[in-house]
Amino acid sequence: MQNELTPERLSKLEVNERPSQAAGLRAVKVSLQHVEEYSALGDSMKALLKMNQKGGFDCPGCAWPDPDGRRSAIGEYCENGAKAIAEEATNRRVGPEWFARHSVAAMGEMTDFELGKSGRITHPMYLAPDATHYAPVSWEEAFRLIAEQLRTLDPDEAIFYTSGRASNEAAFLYQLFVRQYGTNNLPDCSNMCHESTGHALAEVLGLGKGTVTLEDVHDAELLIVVGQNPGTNHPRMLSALKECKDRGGRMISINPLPETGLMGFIDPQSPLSILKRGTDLSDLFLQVRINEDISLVRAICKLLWMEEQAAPGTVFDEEFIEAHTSGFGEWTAMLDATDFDECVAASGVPAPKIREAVDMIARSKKIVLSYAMGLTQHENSVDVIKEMVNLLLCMGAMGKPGAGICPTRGHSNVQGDRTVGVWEKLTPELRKSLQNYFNFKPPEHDGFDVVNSLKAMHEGKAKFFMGLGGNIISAVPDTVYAAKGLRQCEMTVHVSTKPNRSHVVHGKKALILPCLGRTEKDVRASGPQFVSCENSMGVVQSSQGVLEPRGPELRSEVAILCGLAAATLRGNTTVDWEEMAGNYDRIRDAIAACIPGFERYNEKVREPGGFYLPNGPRNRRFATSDGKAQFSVTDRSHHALGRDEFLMMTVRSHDQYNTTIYGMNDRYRGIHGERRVVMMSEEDMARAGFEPGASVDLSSEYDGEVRTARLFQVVPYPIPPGNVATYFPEANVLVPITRTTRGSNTPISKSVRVRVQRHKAME
Ligand SMILES: Nc1nc2c(c(=O)[nH]1)N[C@H]1C(S)=C(S)[C@@H](COP(=O)(O)OP(=O)(O)OC[C@H]3O[C@@H](n4cnc5c(=O)[nH]c(N)nc54)[C@H](O)[C@@H]3O)O[C@H]1N2
Ligand SMILES: Nc1nc2c(c(=O)[nH]1)N[C@H]1C(S)=C(S)[C@@H](COP(=O)(O)OP(=O)(O)OC[C@H]3O[C@@H](n4cnc5c(=O)[nH]c(N)nc54)[C@H](O)[C@@H]3O)O[C@H]1N2
Ligand SMILES: [Mo]
Repeated sequence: MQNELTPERLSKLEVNERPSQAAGLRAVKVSLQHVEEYSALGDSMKALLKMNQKGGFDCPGCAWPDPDGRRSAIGEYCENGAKAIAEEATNRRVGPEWFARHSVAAMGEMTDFELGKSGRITHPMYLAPDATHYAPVSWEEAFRLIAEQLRTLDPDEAIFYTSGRASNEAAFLYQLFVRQYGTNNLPDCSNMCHESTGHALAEVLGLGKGTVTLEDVHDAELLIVVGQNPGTNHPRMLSALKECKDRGGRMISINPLPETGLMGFIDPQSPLSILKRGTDLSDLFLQVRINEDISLVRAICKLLWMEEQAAPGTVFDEEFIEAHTSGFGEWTAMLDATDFDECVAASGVPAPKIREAVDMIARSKKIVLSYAMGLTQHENSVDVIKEMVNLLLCMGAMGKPGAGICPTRGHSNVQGDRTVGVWEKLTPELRKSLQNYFNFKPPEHDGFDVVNSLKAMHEGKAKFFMGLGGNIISAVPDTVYAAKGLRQCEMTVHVSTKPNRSHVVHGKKALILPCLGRTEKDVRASGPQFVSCENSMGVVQSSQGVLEPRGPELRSEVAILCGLAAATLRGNTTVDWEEMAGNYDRIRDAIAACIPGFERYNEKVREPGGFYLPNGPRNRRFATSDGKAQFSVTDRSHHALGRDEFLMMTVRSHDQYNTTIYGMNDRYRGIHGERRVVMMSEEDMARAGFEPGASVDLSSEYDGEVRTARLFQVVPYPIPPGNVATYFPEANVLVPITRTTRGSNTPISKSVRVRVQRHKAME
């Protein structure tokens, strides 16, 4: 994808001391630098003032909720939210002249950072077969080209991907178009993200979403934050953690890395917080080995169960267990059979620390457990999440104030996209509603998720790929394998805001359709429009851009999809696409009729703060087979590592939004100037004979097939021996397509077996 890297390109690595606290004035300063550097300061400030405010737009950064009814002066301010806006509101433009100057080959030479920094795409662009450059096309011509292609295919040969930034309105129309066209091939970024959550929680709680509200987080006596780096990825969550601590709550964090944002926080909006030099967040840090969370929680539960047996009724919530759960007997039988020492040894956490955790948990009635990608991207992730639920269930910490499970979502509307029907599986309920409301027969069989889409393209079974946002080639596992599939496609189409690697790794024909961003005004036939999004806690809110569009040719995602649907389906549709595109209230009417919980959508979404979707588990109603929350008997992880192998996780740096690279620094980890690094314990470095900064190659071997990522630099880091960490997407080439989470088919981005060897130049 990029030419072979040479050591000279890696000369800028600097490793500094890690800060002990997140946010604070430095964060404000850093984000203002981003704003100044990359966008019109005036515009970005205007945007910042409106972010997450009533009447403003939903921050495109993450899915963390805003406080109900309470807003601080500049909204819920956040460094990485500011970067996301600066990225979108940039003054730089990528117009037809830019594409004329940069051939696709030249684009391929640019790093992800350089590509993204080029600016906002202003015109629809077409890459004809064998052409060297993208050239401008009219919207109508673009739609005609795509429609023509789609009509030559069996609908199941086409793939329609969604990234989680698409609004409810766009996402609903997209799945409607795709299903009227005739396929359920609707993979989304969720497949690589919280799919394991959906599976696990649907099975054991009857709803594949979190159960808590923001107030529950504030109100908890004990917060357990597992496999998540909120200081970087959900900075506004730090305010909630601090609020909880201010009210007397305590916090345990479970992570292979001592992430700065988990340790301490200075609230940039509170002069008192700045004066007091911040709040210590974690009361207890359990440095678990990668993917040994089951071992750790099993050990904890074993001790809790022993205490409960010694003094019945003092630890577990017997009433809750009796009335609302099933499987308790099997679960405790398994605990009886569990070898505590074995679990402790596997977890990597010293037994005294585990006992400390047990003391804290046993004394708490109100417990919230939050987690993110550290739990969802392993082969046994569905089990890992069920194990977390076991812990909450025995304590009765479910469906009452201050308690529950909080899978922290990534993209700002990834949860909403799924709620309104973007899924490769079409539920019988939605099939029926679509059929009734729109009077057509949606396809019945499941479509391809992300991994199966990659396989289908690779095997030539799928020939068309469209991405509603996102950057498929950089986001998916097994980059080389995936690229071959994309390149074989007859056509690839991307609805994008900025150039990215997926425009470079293209099909025989390729189109880029530039769209408005969240921050921009969207005026349609009936006047200014707003869209809506669902946050991590099931609150649906409106989002309306405030900035002038970054170019006159840009269209909203809704308008693009309606244009495309009308061109493709022509007479063969029961939907008035033009009416939908002209007035988004009509889309919301349809959603209200088809999706449970959206009754009176148009009215409720206009209320300040939006509305909550129904959530059974929040009220102890569990839509499982027997109406009860389920205890699960799970298996601990088994990684058969060779003597020279490590378990590698791929994580985000502080300067990126998934595949969009904002900068080269990972400030909270003290790593500057370089992203091709591998974090390794000093013990392992000594054993392997690596000095700090040593150039190495990484390889992973599965079923005899070796994948290689060349030229990384070793950074000594406080990570458990046997574990290493690299950045996503640089290390995605090593993630094998052949290994995914059992049940959810999620790539195993957090537990890849790798070897680390001294760098050898290419022959
Ligand atoms: N600024 C910014 N914000 C973002 C994003 C971004 O890229 N940039 N991405 C968005 C998206 S789509 C998502 S999904 C979220 C991601 O949010 P996170 O899940 O916080 O993101 P990761 O960097 O993948 O971090 C995973 C964390 O899990 C830990 N971890 C890894 N393996 C294990 C394990 O086996 N056990 C435990 N206990 N911990 C483990 C890692 O050390 C790391 O702290 O953030 C969203 N918000
Ligand atoms: N190794 C490894 N791989 C991973 C992960 C990991 O932790 N490790 N994490 C996984 C996770 S959690 C996720 S969610 C996926 C993310 O996968 P994706 O969602 O596919 O990737 P993003 O980088 O978020 O997408 C960025 C692109 O979206 C476009 N974009 C930005 N804003 C808009 C907009 O408003 N509208 C439209 N139409 N386009 C827009 C821009 O062109 C930008 O280039 O990656 C997954 N891949
Ligand atoms: Mo994600």
